[in-house]
Amino acid sequence: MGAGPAGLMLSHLLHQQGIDSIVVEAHSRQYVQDRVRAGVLEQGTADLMAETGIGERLKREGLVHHGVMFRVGGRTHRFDFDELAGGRCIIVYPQNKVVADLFDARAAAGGKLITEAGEVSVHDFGGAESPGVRPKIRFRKDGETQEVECDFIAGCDGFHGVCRPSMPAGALKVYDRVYPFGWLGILAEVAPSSDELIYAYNERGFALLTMRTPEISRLYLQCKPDEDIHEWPDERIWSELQLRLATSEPGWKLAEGKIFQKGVTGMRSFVVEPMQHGKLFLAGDAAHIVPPTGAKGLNLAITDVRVLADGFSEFYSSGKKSLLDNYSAKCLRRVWKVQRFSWWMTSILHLFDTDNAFDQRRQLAELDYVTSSRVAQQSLAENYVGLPME
Ligand code: RFL
Ligand code: PHB
Repeated sequence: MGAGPAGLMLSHLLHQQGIDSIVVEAHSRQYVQDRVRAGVLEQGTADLMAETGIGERLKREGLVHHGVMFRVGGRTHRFDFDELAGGRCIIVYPQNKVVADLFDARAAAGGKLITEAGEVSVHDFGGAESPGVRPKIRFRKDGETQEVECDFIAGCDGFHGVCRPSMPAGALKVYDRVYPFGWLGILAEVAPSSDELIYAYNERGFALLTMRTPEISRLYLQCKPDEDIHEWPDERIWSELQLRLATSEPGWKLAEGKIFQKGVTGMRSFVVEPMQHGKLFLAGDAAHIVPPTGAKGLNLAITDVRVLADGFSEFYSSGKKSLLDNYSAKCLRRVWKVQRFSWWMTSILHLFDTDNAFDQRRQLAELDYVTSSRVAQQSLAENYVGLPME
């Protein structure tokens, strides 16, 4: 269920193991592919794409980064991954391209993909109470109600999908935190003003300079969670970015260009436990949301489906369910570590609407510590490039 990164990658991995799947997606391929979302892949995500035969364009067009920068009070600090993270790196490669590469691979392999499915619902995935009854996905397509019967359902239908809410009441425990700010994000036709990402902490609020290609910049500004984008004409966005990314270091300037996309995203941390009920497995944003500050959402979705694909592979090759039974526990261990990192990055880099002077000083001390202690820098780098699967 769902043709986002999680659903498509799962279907791709299963195909490689000779296991059949059908992807049921509520929107069109174009819609899914055009959504502006993630930009940063952990090395493990990029390696998986290469190892499974979908890394050609990534190799050509992906921008390999060996570090990221923090700019605090106008002073820039670089986290050098070669030195701090044993040479592991990140790759700037937009989610749009990941999704397009996966769609292409599934189509080339003759994969079954049903797009623009309406009124999607899931049934009979039950628990122990319904042995012998097979799970079903029902939807409307071309004016008719259709049904797919299957062995298992993978709920990869994102945060607003139907799989998680279809779990019986009481089956899931929800852990949730909503932040008192959002991000206003833009895409602009201008070469990025830095070769590497700059996370800026500023008394006016957080800002991030990132990129899509050598010609296209992506920038974000901390804003109100319900900020009205209409109150942000292009000039206001650029002048705010200039202030928040300013530095007195010689030779640096934020170049401006034509803004061709803008939007506001709310920020939350969210986890459900467990990530499975009966024959329905949740993966990616359907099971958890991280605030984007750590660049982890897509990467986490991919690691979930790696674990799930291994479980299905064991089941279909040997009939054993030990990996499937352990799916939720194995994923959640890593999910919570990534939640911690994403929350921590968010909490140190954003301006909180507090008049508690102690909290403000503590936050500055944290930034000072992480940019000056080698051990703290190593910890940030280890998490940023991606924790190991185990
Ligand atoms: P998706 O991508 O939401 O895909 C779910 C798919 O399911 C479909 N769907 C349904 N299909 C059938 N029936 C239904 N009832 C359905 N309801 C929904 C949807 O149409 C969709 O196609 O979830 P998935 O696959 O779990 O992937 C998760 C990632 O998309 C997400 O975590 C990332 O985009 C988060 N994220 C980032 N992640 C990173 O790893 N690195 C980054 O740099 C990064 N930056 C970001 C981000 C997310 C952002 N926004 C806008 C939320 C930056 C931003 C601004
Ligand atoms: C992005 O390139 O869109 C991006 C990069 C880093 C983040 C979030 C988003 O932390």
